[in-house]
Amino acid sequence: MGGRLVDGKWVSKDHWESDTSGGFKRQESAFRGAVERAEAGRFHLYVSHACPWAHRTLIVRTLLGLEDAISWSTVHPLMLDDGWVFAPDDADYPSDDPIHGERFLRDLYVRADPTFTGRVTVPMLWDKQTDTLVNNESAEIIRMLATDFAPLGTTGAVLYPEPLRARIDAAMDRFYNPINNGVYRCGFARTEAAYRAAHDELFAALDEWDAALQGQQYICGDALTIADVALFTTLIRFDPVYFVHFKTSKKHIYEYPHLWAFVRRMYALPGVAETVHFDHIRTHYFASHRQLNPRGFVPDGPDMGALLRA
Ligand SMILES: N[C@@H](CCC(=O)N[C@@H](CS)C(=O)NCC(=O)O)C(=O)O
Repeated sequence: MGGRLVDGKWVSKDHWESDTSGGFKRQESAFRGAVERAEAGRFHLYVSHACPWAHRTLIVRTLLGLEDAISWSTVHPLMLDDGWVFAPDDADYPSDDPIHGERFLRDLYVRADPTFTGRVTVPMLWDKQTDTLVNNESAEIIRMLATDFAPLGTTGAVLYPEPLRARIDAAMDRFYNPINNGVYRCGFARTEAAYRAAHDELFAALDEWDAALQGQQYICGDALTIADVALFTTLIRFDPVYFVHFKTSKKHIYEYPHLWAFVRRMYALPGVAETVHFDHIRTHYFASHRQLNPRGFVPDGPDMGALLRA
């Protein structure tokens, strides 16, 4: 479900683009600006707690101790005909736009570009001073947080250290298509062949990273970096949602000893568990993608709390 803006006007439609062989095609993020100057109190993150890309930005904010420097707000987990919405009066998921009081996330895209054409996605890094959308690509936002914004943080964490940058970038590039985007390629494939290809690539990559994590704590060795965050937000959604909803069902992540140890290690980092909202995650996917789950009910799944604490 959802829709997109065309010349600043909302077109509501099930609109998952595919290529000629039925494979899922993700659009490029449109806003790719940089911050002129990272200042405390000036920037805001619009996220969905459901979304793995947006979740990356909240975790990096937490690990850097940027809580006082950067504000954030979440949309409502259901993404139906109006795309992402704010629902201040919703009993289960109260959510609002604290800057403009808009009802729809798309209203903010139109504020930033009145003739915008494209999908309306989270995360968004918003500049309250110039009142515009700076960047809506998580891979760039987390790099900005870990470089431009890091000096404003309270923890002193170095998540994108210069000597490791090439390695971090290479790792993130390597797992993006088979894993982060790969779960969507399984779920949104329109042909069985496209699904099978995505599924095989996904599990080959999971096997590979499980082996890589055998002798090391993190993706790039013993240092925690943004690459770990980028992988974690997909893995934490895998067993409760993707396994069933996107049919990524060859294996659970908890069946991979080293990947599962990695997920638990990340989850145990100070502040990270508080950024994980399984209620938003499960409600969003199962109840929003009616093309995959027409009745919209949320199936039962593994008890993630018990698994993570075990
Ligand atoms: N490449 C983007 C992807 C962002 C993205 O696709 N977010 C999803 C939520 S998980 C979204 O907002 N989708 C709405 C839509 O496509 O209409 C990033 O990493 O930030």
